[in-house]
Amino acid sequence: MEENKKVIFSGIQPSGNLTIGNYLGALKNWVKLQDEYDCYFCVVDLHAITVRQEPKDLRRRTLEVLAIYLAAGIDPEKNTIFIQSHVPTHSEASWLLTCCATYVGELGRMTQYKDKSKKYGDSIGAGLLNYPVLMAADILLYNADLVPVGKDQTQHIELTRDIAQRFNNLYSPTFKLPEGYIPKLGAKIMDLQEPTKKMSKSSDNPNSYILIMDPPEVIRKKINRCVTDSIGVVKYTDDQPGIKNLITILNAITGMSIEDIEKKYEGQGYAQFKNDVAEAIVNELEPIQKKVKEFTEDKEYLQSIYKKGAEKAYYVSNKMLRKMQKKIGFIPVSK
Ligand code: AQP
Repeated sequence: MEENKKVIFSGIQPSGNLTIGNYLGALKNWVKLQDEYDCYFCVVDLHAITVRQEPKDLRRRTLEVLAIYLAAGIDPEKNTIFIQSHVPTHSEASWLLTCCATYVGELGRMTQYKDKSKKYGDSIGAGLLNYPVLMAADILLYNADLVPVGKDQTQHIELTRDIAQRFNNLYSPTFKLPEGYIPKLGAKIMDLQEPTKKMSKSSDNPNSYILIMDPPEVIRKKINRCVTDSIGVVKYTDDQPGIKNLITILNAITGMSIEDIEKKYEGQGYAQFKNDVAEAIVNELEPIQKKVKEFTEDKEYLQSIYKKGAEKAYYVSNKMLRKMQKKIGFIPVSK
């Protein structure tokens, strides 16, 4: 019965074309969890506008992300799949949590904010500071038990727990405290050109990431050109971050253990290894790419899914929003 299942909430921003970091850190894991949990998977477009988005690109990417969810194997019959801006409770709950349960100091300490503020300097939008509160609202509105995300999001999950706890203490028990669910494989895929940095869809250098929609020849070229080292040994060690990253990718895609990968390429240098990593990525992504193309062409089908998803998400989240409003002291429109 759905009522007895634990709840999952997660989302991806349509802030760029999705990378294999988003795929291995989040999506691939969601597919494994969908039978066991009551899942809400959202295309978080309100998060994407924390940095400037070209309207036509945002529209295209929002639908593409939805199509990628479906193509990766998220079943619309089993899960609630929706677009965040279609469900206004998220923005409302975010404002309530901003005012009633969040401190500026803790937002300023978020690593992602610090990194992005370095990039954007003085012209950084206030949304980038506030974004983790919107993320807390996303999660808490559904009383989610688990939030499957990549490692980079653990700090935001911790903050969500702090915000929830503070609200519960100030008013009365309202929210469950959610747990992050970080995958064993692929929790942090690194930049192909600077392997000490996280792979990111908004990077300025296209050679630093592999997109889910990159054609096979581009994937092969990017893996071939990725930064490694001159040691020449396939070994999973921090001293060889480029090779370590490729081992992580191969391990996350094929499930082959790190020890077996090291053994298989012993004494062979990097050429065959890189070649096999590229082929593993191509084999994993090709069927997904084919389905994404089919889904993006069928706008009516996509609409039927996000419409149904938004109705269910609104129904569930609105109950929680009303509860929050009542506790804060707002007058309900009707009993
Ligand atoms: N490199 C990564 N390795 C593993 N997981 C990753 N995720 C992102 N990058 C990696 C996971 O993907 C999910 C969606 O992320 P997001 O779109 O909400 O934003 P993000 O974490 O900020 O991802 P990006 O790609 O770096 O986006 P931009 O460049 O727009 O900031 C999350 O579960 C995340 O952990």
